[in-house]
This record gives sequence, structure tokens and C-alpha cells, in this order.
Amino acid sequence: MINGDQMLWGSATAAYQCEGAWQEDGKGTSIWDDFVHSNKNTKGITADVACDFYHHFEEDIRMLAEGGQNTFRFSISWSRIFPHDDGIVNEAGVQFYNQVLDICEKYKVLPNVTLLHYDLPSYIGADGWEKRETIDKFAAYCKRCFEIFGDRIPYYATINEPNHNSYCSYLVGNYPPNHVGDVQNLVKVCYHNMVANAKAIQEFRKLKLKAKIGIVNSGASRADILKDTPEYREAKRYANMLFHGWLIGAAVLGKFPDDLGDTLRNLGVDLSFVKQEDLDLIRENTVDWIGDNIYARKVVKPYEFGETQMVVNNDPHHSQALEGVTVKGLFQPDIDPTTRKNPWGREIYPKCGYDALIRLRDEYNNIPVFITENGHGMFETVDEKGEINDQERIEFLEEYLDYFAKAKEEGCNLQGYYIWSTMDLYSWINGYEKRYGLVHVDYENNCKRIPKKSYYWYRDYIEFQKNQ
Ligand code: BGP
Repeated sequence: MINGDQMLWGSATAAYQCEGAWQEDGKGTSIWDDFVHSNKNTKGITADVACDFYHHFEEDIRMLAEGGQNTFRFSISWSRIFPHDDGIVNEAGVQFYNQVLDICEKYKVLPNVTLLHYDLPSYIGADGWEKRETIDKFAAYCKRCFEIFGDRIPYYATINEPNHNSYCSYLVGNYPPNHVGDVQNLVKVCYHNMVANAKAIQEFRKLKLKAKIGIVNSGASRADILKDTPEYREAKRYANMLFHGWLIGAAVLGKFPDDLGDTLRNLGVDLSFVKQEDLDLIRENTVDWIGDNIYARKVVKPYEFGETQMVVNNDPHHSQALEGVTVKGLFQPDIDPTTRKNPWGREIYPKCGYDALIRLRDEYNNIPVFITENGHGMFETVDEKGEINDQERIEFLEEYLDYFAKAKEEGCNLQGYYIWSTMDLYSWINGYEKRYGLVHVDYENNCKRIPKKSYYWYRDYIEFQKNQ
């Protein structure tokens, strides 16, 4: 049971994955527009239209509210606000987000808004986070958003998943700029993200808004082990530090872990880009809340062989493939043969949500937490009655929610929960066949919306929780 009255209950989206309208009303292009239109993208699927949130937002937010949800997570497209590298605001872009906020107000839905969910403007470049100047450009963009939207947005998040995004972009190579095994730039990019986060927060504090600001991380319980030996525990410690600990440490505690520098130098990383002024900025500008996107844990074991790399499995026909990160000399992926996997090989492990919250309680000052994403990707069909019976998703969510409730009962500072996703939308690497929404989108039929069984289940679940 998650005590209802103070909790926010909602669902989440991201601009690139839902808006479409990729060139409408003066919008500039983003690095994801560039990537999906380039020959590096072998799948040839784009989000030019996506689920067309740009033209359906009123209906989407109304449905969300009618489904009992009182909060909506979405992101702002930087290139819709600043289409060019000249600092001139695109008023039509501002108007769009103001309209979205109007509809949220109309339906008493609290917006939780991420300022960057992967889609850097093309003029910043796919390699943008490698460049120090991007820190100032990001802070300037955020400052304008704070000035424009102010307290109309009660919860801002600076960046979505700096860790997962950087790992995909610089280790796996499946996100732009598609570098494989580029550890040097991976570290630099994560570092620049954290300095940019601090700089944006500095701008935010100057305005003395009532709103709260956070950052969204991926999986505070990322690392887990199958054997309890000193070697396994050490592998887990390193994995937790390098998956997320250095980023949450900087954002929440204002400092990187003590042994991070030595660990990275031992991996051959040149840290000459680190500056004392950045560390001061990070120390002085921490978040009010942390978002955690919870899907699965990462099982690791002590390092045995192989180069530093990350493997992801996007082939739904090889569900038992070994996924994960190898860091040479420190750890490598392990697989638990006893747990369930989804068709894309992602482990279903509800307890990881509990572990994440306990970790945030015990190691990060019990900072207020939002589960900013939790959801289940599935293949789905519409039955002969025109309905979508996603019972499997309901069971997934129930199991995870039971563990979140247990953590809250044990004193974790959980304040809000968002299902990924509000409606079906574009999946970064899997396109449209992998569906996450509470609401089905008929892409062949003008993006018609049909609530799934899980939509009604979530409405009843929230109602029940609120009455406890
Ligand atoms: C998170 C991202 C989301 C979303 C989700 C599902 O990491 O923040 O944007 O995409 O993962 O991922 P996928 O669609 O790859 O299964």
C-alpha cells in the first residue's frame, strides 16, 4: 500500500518520442532527427510523426486526468525553443508548451518537466557533450525556460539519464554519436553533464522560484550479484559507482565518490578536463529531488576477460542473450537463469525498485524521490472487440508497486510515481513495435487513441490508494 494523499500518480513521455511535428512551427532539428535520417540508422524508422502528441496533447492530458492521474511528466525540446544557435526564442515553440501547461492546469495535473531528454539541437551536435562550451549553452537554455515558464512548472528536471545516454552513445554506439568503447569521451561527457546540471541549478536558484528542481537517473539499484563473496561485493561496488553512483553523488551530495578519480585513472582515463571551479559549482548546486527510472537491475560478477564494452540486446528473438557492461579489470555482466526476461532480454526483477529506494534512503540523505519511469515493453494486438488486454503489463506493474510500497513503509522518501509511458510512443532503438503505453496508439489510423486494460487498472489502483 502506498499511502495516497501526498503521493503524485502519473505517467511519462519525452519530447522526441511523442511530439512528432519535427519541422513544424519553426522547430529546429535535433541530433535524433539527424541520426534517424542518416545512413548510420539501419532501421530507417523515424519519429517525424511519432504518436503526434503535438496535435493530440489536449486529448492525451484529458485522458490522463480521467484515468485518475494527477501528474504528467514530459520534456521540452530544446530545438523547439531555440531552433538556431543565435539565442533567439521561437515564440511558436513557447506557445506550444504554454498550451500544454494550460491543459494541465485545466485538468489539475501537475507537470514534471525534463529540460533535456537526449535530443540535443543539431547545432550543438551529437558530440556536443564532449565540448565544454555546451555547459554554458545548456545553462542559458534552461535559464530562459525558468524565466518563461517559472512556477507554472512545479517540478523541473535538468537532464534525463546522463548515465544511460552516455553509455549508449559512447560504449554501445547505438545512440548518436555512435562511438563504440570510447571510455575517454564517456567519462568526459558524464562529467560535463554533471557540471551543466549544477550550472542550470545555479541559474534556477537565482530566480527564487517556488518550484523544485531535480535530475533523472537510471536505476539506483543497477548493480546486483549472485554470490556473496568479497570479490563479488567489490565488483558490485565498482559497478554501482560507475553506473550511477558518481552521477547521483555529484547531483545529490555535491561531490563525486572519493575513489572515483583513482579508479578512472587506473582505467587509463586522462582527467585533465576536470577543473576546481567545476567541483566548487557542483558542491554548491545540488538537487531538491532525484528521479529514478526503474526497469531492471544489472547483474555483475568479478572481471574475467574482455575489453571495456556494453552489450544491449535489441533483438526480441534472443531473449536470453547476455546484456550489460564490462569494465576491464573491475567487473563484467552475469546472468541469473532463474529470473523472467521480457522479449528483448531485459530482466523482470521487481525487487530492484525496493533496493533502489533503500539505497537512496541510506546513502543519499533520504532525498525526495520520484520514480520517473517504470514500465513494461510488450508486443501487443488489438482484439476483435477493438480492445487491448495487456494483463502482462498489469502484473508487472503490480509486482513493482508492491516493492515501492514496502520501501515507503520502511521510511523511503517516495513522493511520486510515473508509468512509462502515457501512450504508445517511439522507442529509441526499437521503433514502434515495442509498446509501453497505458493508451494504445493506432499509427495506421491517424494515431487514434484507445485506452488499454492497464489504463483502467491504473485508474482503479490510484483511486484505491487515495482512499487509504
Ligand atoms: C529510458 C528512457 C525512455 C524510454 C525507456 C524505455 O531509459 O528514459 O526515454 O525510452 O528507457 O526504453 P526502450 O524504449 O529502449 O525500451
